[in-house]
Amino acid sequence: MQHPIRNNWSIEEIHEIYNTPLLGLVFKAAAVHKKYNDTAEVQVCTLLSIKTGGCTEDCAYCPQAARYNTGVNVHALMKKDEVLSYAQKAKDAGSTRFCMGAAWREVRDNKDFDRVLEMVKGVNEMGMEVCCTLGMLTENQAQKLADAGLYAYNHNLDTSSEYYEHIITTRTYNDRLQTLDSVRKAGVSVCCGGIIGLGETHEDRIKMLHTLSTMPEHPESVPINALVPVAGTPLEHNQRIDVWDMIRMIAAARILMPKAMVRLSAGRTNMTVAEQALCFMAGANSIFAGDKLLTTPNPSFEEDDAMFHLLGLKPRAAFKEEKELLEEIID
Ligand code: SAM
Ligand code: DTB
Ligand code: SF4
Repeated sequence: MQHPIRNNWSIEEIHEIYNTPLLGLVFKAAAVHKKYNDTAEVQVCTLLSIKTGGCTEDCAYCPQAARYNTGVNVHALMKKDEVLSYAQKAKDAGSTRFCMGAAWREVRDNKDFDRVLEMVKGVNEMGMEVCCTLGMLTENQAQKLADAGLYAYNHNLDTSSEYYEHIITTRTYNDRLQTLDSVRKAGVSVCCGGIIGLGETHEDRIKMLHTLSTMPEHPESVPINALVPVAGTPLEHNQRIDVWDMIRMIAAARILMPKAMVRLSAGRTNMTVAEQALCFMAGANSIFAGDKLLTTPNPSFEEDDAMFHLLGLKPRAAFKEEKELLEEIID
C-alpha cells in the first residue's frame, strides 16, 4: 500500500519530505489527504479561555504568563453556567468541538478542578466533543477528566526538545511527554502540535515533526500555530513567519501523520483566504473558530462561513456523533 501509516520515520526521511520543493510537497500531501480523509470536511473547534492570565510559567511566547507585562485582563475561573452558554452558542454556529483553556502550569486537585469536571460533563451532555488544555496532568487527573466525558486533551510540544529550553525554563520537554502519556493511558484523544516563528531553525521543526510522528500512536490532532507576537513578551519583536513556512509545515505533518486532524491554528488573521486555501490543499482539516483564540484575535464566524462557502468546505460532524451512529447501525 502506498503511504501506509508509519511510526518509524527516520529523521533523514523527514528531512527529505520537509525539503521537497514546495508545490511538489503540496501535491504529495494533497494525495495523502485525499486517500485518508474527506478533503471537503474541516473540523470547526471553538476555543474559550475559562481562566485567563496570571500563569506562573515563563513560556516566552505567551501573553498569559504573569511575569510579562502584556495588558491581558486576568480572570479567575469562569462559572459553569457562563461556560455552558458559550458552548451552546458555539454549537449553534456549527462547532462540533469545544475546547476550554486555562492559564495554569498544572492542574491541582481542588475546587477549581471539580468545577472544570462539571463543565466537561455539561458540554459533553450538549453533544459536543469536549477538549481541554489545562497544563500538566497526573494520570489520576486525566482519568477523572475522562470519566467526566473529556474527548481530547491539548498539550503542545511547541518546538524541538533541543530548542525548548530557549523558550521555557520552568518545565522540561519530558514533563510535557509525561502528561501526554497520562492522557493516552486514560483513553483520551491526544491533541499535540507546536508553534513556528519562535526563532527555531528548520532543523528544530523537523525534529518536532519527528517526535510527533514517531509516537507509538500519532496524536489524533496536530495544531500548527504561527507565533502571534504579543507586546510585552520576550518574543514580541520576532519576525512574522512566512506563510510558505506554514504551508510546508502543514504538508509535512499531513504526509507523516495521514489520519491526524492537522489544525491551522493561531495566525489566521494574518492570512488571506487564498493562503488559507493552500493550507487546506496541503492537508489542514481543522481550524479554531470564533473571533478570539484565548486572548488574541481570530477571524469571526461570519468570515469563516464565507470562506467555507467560497472554497466548498463543510464543517465535519463530531467523531462522537459518528461513533454513536455506527453503534446504532450495528445494534
Ligand atoms: N497553560 C496550558 C499549557 O501551556 O499547556 C494551556 C494553555 S496554553 C496558552 C496553550 C497553547 O497555546 C500553548 O502550548 C502554545 O502552543 C499556544 N500559544 C500560546 N501563546 C501563543 C502565541 N502567542 N502564539 C501562538 N501560539 C500560542
Ligand atoms: C493551540 O495549539 N492553539 C490554541 C489552543 N491550542 C489552545 C491557542 C492559541 C493561543 C494563541 C495566543 C492567544 O490567543 O492567547
Ligand atoms: Fe502558562 Fe500555558 Fe501560557 Fe505557558 S503557555 S505561560 S503554561 S498559559
